[in-house]
Amino acid sequence: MTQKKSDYSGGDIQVLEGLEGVRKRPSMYIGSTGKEGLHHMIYEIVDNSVDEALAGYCTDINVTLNKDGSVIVVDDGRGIPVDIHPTQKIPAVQVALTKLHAGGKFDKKSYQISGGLHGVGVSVVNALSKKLVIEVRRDGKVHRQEYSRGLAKTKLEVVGKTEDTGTTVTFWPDPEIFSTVDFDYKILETRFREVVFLNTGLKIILIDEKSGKKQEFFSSGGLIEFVKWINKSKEVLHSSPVYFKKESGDTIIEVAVQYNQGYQENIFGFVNTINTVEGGTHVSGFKTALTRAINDYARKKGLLKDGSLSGDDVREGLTAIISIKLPDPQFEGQTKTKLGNSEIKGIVDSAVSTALSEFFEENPNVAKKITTKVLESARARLAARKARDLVRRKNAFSLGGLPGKLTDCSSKKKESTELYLVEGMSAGGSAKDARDKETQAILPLKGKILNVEKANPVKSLSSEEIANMITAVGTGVGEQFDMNRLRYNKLVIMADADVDGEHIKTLMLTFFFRFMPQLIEAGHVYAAWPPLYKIRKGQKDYYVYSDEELKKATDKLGPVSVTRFKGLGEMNPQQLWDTTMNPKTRKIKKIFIEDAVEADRVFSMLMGDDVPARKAFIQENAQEAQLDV
Ligand code: 0RA
Repeated sequence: MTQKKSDYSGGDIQVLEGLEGVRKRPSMYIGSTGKEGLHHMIYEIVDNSVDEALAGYCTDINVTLNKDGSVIVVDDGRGIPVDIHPTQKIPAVQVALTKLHAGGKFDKKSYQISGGLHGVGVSVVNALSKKLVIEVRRDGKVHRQEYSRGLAKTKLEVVGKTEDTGTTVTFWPDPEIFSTVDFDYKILETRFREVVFLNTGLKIILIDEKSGKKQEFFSSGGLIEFVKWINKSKEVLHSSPVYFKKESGDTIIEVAVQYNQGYQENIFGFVNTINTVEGGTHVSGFKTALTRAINDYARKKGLLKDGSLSGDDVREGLTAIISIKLPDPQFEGQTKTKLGNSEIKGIVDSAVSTALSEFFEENPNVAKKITTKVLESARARLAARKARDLVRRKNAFSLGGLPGKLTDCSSKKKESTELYLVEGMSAGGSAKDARDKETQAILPLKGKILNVEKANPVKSLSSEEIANMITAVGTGVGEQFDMNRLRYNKLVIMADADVDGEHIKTLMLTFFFRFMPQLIEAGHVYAAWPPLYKIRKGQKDYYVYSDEELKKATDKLGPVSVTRFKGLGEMNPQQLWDTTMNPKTRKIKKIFIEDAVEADRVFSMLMGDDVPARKAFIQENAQEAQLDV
């Protein structure tokens, strides 16, 4: 008897290997054992539920963060199969939970569309959980099984009857594995908002039993709503985004585009709802088509006489989302977030070309606005190139082409070197005295650096402080960015621990995010964390980094004398070395882009022109004084 395409049996779950390796090298499977990895545990499960939604069987997903640190994910999909696996002789659900890579998704006939980049599936979550309980509603029954650290503690038992179908996974992340087991509501909120934009009609409910917060995520507008959401704090060029959806064989292509008056290019690619941070063939197909369509249109209308508009010209101020769904995605790249399927480039290119040309013909007003903007960008880019050459020539006059203000380190071993970007000339002086000459370089920066969010690229690049930073870092910016020319392994932003310092830190982060995001992605950018207070008890000094810590310390130590550091400049070089610069004793924070969409929104909001949005954002985030992107 031949099997029908939609018939599923436990035998379709392929068996690859056991879970021993997962607990030995957890980072290989979920990226890290820190905060990011911890949140991936939830994504793994939810991705499986989203797969059920993509296949058309699931409409509701509930995620609850419990007071005891566990997480419950409930979906109304088909439920993980429970029949006995033909070779393993245990229920399919047990195979899925105890064997790595076991899952119908590796067998195309089981899924219309297969998702889950993390892809390793529920078994990894099981291996890394102190305890996990699975409940499957299927075939009129409720099936239940308990695990601990990947091992079954009970048999799969029938514990009740039900008319419903679906899967409930409850897990307790293992504190032996994770450095933190505290989930961050905001990170989950951002991710789930994105997931519902990409899956119109899917409802996700997030509940935090600790704080009592509850939110429902649902989008009927899909990608159109998504680009509008990203551009919310920006001045847009046309009120309704360009949108289209096309099917080509097994592949579904969906695109939404809206230009804003800013200078940044924001293209977000998704494949089966996974954010492809490193781009890939879908994004390059889109870019090629966009450049060609706009050039063709401008030429046809006599707006472009000679030469042609470059890709950078047509992408200035562009916000675009390219979401594609396909049965067999191949992921490549360092973080496996780059789509590799070569056939996709042509498919997306031709779909986007046709759709854009049609749109321009039907909407001449919008087309004119876009072309005018793009021609202006081209003119400005020419001017910027001239400014950049000027910067290069100016710098050539100082020693070795490096900025005169830079105090370089002596080591030539890049892996061990650090560049401190220091707020203010006096703190810069102390840092120079305090540093380890061999490995630490100092670049002092005069007061507030330019807000690159508001200035055009010509002005940004000709600002002295920014030009100095670019030359000291070495990589170049934009089209010329070259990671191989990076001159230091760590770039450490050091600013005062007060509101002004916080602002300066944000300005510098905005600069890195907008001009050299690759450096943040690759984990080269850090923020120093200077102490707020010094406590002296007898002859001993203690440094304290927050008001909370101060209260704890004074409660514990009794009578002490407390000095508040007003700025970095107030510390003597020895204190600065001990608290902020000595790699063995300092506090330092790596800057992450958890989510590029959210980071872009936060920077536009903090640095842009939309004052009400900024106020609302700051009020909402008042408790978290620090910018955490
Ligand atoms: C394998 C095969 C099928 C569904 C699932 C796994 C599945 C996994 C998870 C994890 C969380 N929720 C889930 N829902 C479903 C297909 C089953 C069929 O064809 O009936």
